[in-house]
Amino acid sequence: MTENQKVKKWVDWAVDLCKPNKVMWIDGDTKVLDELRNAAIKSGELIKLNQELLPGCYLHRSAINDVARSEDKTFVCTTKEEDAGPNNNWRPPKDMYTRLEGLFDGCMSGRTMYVIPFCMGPVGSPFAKLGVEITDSIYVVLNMDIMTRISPDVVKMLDSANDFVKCLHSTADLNEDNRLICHFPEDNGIWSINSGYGGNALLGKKCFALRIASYQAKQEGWLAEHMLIIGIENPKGEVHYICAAFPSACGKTNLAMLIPPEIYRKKGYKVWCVGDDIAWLRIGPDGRLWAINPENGYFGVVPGTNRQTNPNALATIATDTIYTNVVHNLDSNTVWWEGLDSNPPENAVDWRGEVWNGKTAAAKGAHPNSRFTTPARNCPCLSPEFENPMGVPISAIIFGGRRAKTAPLVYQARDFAHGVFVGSVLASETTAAQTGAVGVVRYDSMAMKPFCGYNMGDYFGHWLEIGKKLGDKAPAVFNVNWFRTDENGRFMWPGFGENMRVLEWILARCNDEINAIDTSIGYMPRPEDINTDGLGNKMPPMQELLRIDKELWQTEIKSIKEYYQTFGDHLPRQLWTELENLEGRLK
Ligand code: GTP
Ligand code: SPV
Ligand code: MN
Repeated sequence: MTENQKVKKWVDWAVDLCKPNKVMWIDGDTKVLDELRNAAIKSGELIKLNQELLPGCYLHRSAINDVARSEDKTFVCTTKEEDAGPNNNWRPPKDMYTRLEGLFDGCMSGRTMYVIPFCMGPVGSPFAKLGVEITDSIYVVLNMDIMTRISPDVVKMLDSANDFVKCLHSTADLNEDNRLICHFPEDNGIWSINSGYGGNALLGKKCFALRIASYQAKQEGWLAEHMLIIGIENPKGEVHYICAAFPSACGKTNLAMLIPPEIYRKKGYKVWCVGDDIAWLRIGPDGRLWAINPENGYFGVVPGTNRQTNPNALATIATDTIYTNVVHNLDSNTVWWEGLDSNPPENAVDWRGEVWNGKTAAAKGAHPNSRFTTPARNCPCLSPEFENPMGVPISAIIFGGRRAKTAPLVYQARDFAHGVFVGSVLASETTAAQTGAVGVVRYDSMAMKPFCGYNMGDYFGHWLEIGKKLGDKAPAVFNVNWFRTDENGRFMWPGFGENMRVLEWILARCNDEINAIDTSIGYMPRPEDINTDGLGNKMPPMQELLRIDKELWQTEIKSIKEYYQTFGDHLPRQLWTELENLEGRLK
């Protein structure tokens, strides 16, 4: 319980509306969480896995219609439609509140309401923010306990807090037709109903730390971004920090836990993970950009995770992890997924809960968007700066996506404003992380298309403003593409740990250690500037990876124009100028 009258009043109001049988406050007490876990095992919501092989690990299967973020059911409800922008679904707050009140009325009858005070960011950090999530799902409670900071200290902070984000969630009856994830940035509120899926239900994550926080950040002069944060330690022992924004399921967690190839490890290179999904960035007292990770765990894509691609993730998820929608191996009571190894279990249950034999089954056993939820402290390369209340100073910002053709392996923006342009025209193929078609190229500016809580035209303006304030202390901006394919549709770049080779060039550019070619799209390495030592039979076609196809770029310019027009007057003039400049250089 809290002493905060505002919180109490809001909880009382929610009790009246949702009509639960019982109200339970969650402050991280392990005995209470154990009881909830046991109740979930009893009801079948969780399966306790082999505790010798996977200590503290559990399996959850979601409803079959509830396996990814539902962007079509996600709304930003501002008084004025243009404040939400063309990037968001919009309804007037009044209408949406009325509809939601109808749906929430009595939705928890016969159930327990859990009230979870949580903190985004290191407890005690001036950049941390508080939220309270009300939910009727034990799965959500257990996941929030991993993903955010929940403790008696957080409850104490809340006691005297003026501000907190009100997060109201119910799985209700999981009816897709009535599924809604609604944001009220003007009221600091989030209402989510009829989904138990991560990004729809763990409201501290995308709903608060990106949609609501981006709105707050615009007002308060900072940035809330869909970015990983890593520190790269060089042989001299210096650590340089970078942020990278890639759309959902485009490689953030993998880059965040990167283990450098042997030739780099031998020289003394190391990569430290500060965050894998979200960064809150502010201008520090020294005038540079500083980042914290507001989260306390990882909600990561499972398929494709293995000893070669991401050994750190595999080590991280060996204990204290909730697996969602993977294969259940009944012989060993462990888990399996596509891309783990070439030895699928024969006596198993798939993500849908059906009998599954990996040797004969035609369908995949794990859902393509199956996930792990695991605490940051488990990560072998967790940065010593993870809990630093001031965060880490950022030397470079990287944008990237899945582009089969147009985007080269890497290029550098000419300056920060050009970098904002590069981020704004980021396009990527859609993935299984959101419902709907997979593999369709769409603009996903700064990897924030589904997460920017206000008009994206204004958001670009805000980025330009931050750039002006940073002046010559602004980080260098880059674009990468690990996903360029050859004529057979195969990825040309080996990716994963080998991405270190591109990071090395990026850092060399930041430290003024290497010249680049001034091309029409930005500064680029010569093929020989990317270190390919030790790649052996994985040697990629560097020339092809770094080729600029002018025809494709000219087509790209046409579609950027159409995209930019959707923002009308909200699109900063400066970005039109950047586009005209690019067009000129391509001629
Ligand atoms: P979200 O959690 O949805 O935000 O995803 P993410 O951006 O953290 O992506 P993640 O690192 O989980 O990777 C998503 C998928 O892309 C996984 O199946 C990875 O195996 C694959 N992937 C990641 N990095 C690379 C890479 O460098 N090359 C290739 N080919 N695939 C990659
Ligand atoms: C993403 O889709 O970008 C994720 C997973 O990180 S979710 O929390 O569902 O948004
Ligand atoms: Mn993400």
